[in-house]
Amino acid sequence: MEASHILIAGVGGLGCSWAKGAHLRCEGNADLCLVDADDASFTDSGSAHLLRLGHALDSVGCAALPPLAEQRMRGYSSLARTVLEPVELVLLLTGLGGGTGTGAAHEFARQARQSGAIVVAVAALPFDVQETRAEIAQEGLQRLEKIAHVTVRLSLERLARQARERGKAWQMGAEWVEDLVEGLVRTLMRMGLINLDLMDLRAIVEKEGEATLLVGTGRPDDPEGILQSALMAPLAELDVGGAQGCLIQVEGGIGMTIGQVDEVANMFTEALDPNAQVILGARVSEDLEDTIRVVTLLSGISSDA
Ligand SMILES: Nc1nc2c(ncn2[C@@H]2O[C@H](COP(=O)(O)OP(=O)(O)OP(=O)(O)O)[C@@H](O)[C@H]2O)c(=O)[nH]1
Ligand SMILES: [Mg+2]
Repeated sequence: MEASHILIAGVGGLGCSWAKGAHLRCEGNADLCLVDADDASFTDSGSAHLLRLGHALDSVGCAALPPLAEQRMRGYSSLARTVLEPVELVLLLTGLGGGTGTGAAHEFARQARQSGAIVVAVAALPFDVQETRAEIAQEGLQRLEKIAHVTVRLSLERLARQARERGKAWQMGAEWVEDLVEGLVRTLMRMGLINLDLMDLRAIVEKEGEATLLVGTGRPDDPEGILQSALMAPLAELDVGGAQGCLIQVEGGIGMTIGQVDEVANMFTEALDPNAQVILGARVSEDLEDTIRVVTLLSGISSDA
């Protein structure tokens, strides 16, 4: 897979900030596209494609008006088509509840699908106390979920709580998003012991039902700990037991053995439906010393589980 085939896209303020961070971790392996009405999101954007959803006079954003953002995103369809033309996988990062992300993310996803890409979206949901935002976010979420192949629902509430526990500002939740994106990108660049490719990804994302992603890290001799770290994800409620499909990538340092890969993979697939389709990939990375990182995409999860 070539770098231009994976696009990391940020839509709205939070989405752009996460996308820039995630892209720094996989430069050379993915392109970056930033979509916002607020010019502040375009600082330090390097060679990113920029889609500016505003005019000079209202550079402050779409002021909590999702329909306006959606309409402007539609107006960009021919430009977006050029950006999306070579792209096979879009990793779309956004925060719902404001104007731009809520209005433009699903429209961006629609354009990406129309051009043939797989769309994996990570959508942050507002804090519980922000009632109006939460309502707006739900609407945006429903529309996004209908279009994206996979929509990972991230709870800002949980992200903030976990960050606090570690004594960090809530924005540090970006780390989790970055791990996830980097893990997925590395999974798909053909460099593994057992290679996963786009066909594998398609097979899993096209299953009926809900889907989500998990990422865990830990010591090679502690598969249980790796699973626990994955289950600590700041996701909105979702029970992954009974999933029908699972793509799992195990990445470790030079000393990683097939036995360790097996052990970790078993730990992650135990809770799945006994007939689930499991696709396993593994790779050795020199920069992972005494650490294993697991990226799992689970699909075919029944929403009433
Ligand atoms: N508490 C808090 N929440 C934030 C902050 N930034 C973003 N969020 C949350 O993330 C969601 C999306 O925010 P943004 O990405 O800034 O919104 P946007 O898509 O740029 O939308 P507009 O600026 O309204 O056009 C909001 O609903 C908030 O819940 C922040 O600094 N503090
Ligand atoms: Mg904004």
